[in-house]
Amino acid sequence: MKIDLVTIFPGILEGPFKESMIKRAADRGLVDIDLVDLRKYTYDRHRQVDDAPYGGGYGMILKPEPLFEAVEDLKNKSVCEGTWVILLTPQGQRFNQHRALKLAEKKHLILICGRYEGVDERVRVALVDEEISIGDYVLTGGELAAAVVVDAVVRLLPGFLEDEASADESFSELLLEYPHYTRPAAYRGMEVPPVLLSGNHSEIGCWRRKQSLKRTYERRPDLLQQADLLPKEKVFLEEIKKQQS
Ligand code: 6GU
Repeated sequence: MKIDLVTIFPGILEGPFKESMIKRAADRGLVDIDLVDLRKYTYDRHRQVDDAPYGGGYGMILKPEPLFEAVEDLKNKSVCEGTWVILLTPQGQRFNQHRALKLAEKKHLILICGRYEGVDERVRVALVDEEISIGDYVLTGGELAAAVVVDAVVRLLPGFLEDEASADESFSELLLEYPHYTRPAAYRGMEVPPVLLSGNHSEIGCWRRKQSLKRTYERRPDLLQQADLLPKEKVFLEEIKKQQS
């Protein structure tokens, strides 16, 4: 996958992709991430990327010309068909795991980081395929949101996770995780649940699935609506509900 991030502050995005798992994915050739400085696509002496809003008012608006030129240039340079252009903005559709899975199917993503008070409307209308927000709060710009989206998408690319981990996840990613423990078996009077020390993998699997369901019911019952549950899991959920009422 090719990912281009278009921003006027490339420095903000330099850190996140140079460490850990995302760096390893790039080193292994699963993804090629480029930071594109929007000012490269300005031709005036002041390298102006923004301007005051028509009609007056507070703040500056990202101008259309540099954004159109940047995206067109990146599309022309791309070796693959089907580039998908995303604008990061608080006005976008809320990002979630389902959207991450959809984006992981694309071959080339261009992420435009919104800034200041906004982006010229013609960019939304004629350049962008999808607008994404990462949640209901306001950031100073789209850069941190773009880093979140890239991280969530790259870890879904084929070959990123160990095979076993990804099989487990596709099944349960929409539920919260079960509790994890590592050594020591007893710490400050708190003991690891005995089933995890039993070596009985089918019982451990069953315990974990139940813990996942219980946690999801207690903390994020909204997630259970979309979950694909087996009949016996539905029965178990009903038991939890009864116990807690
Ligand atoms: Cl994508 N941009 C900004 N500026 N704020 C946000 C956001 C994006 N998502 C949530 N808040």
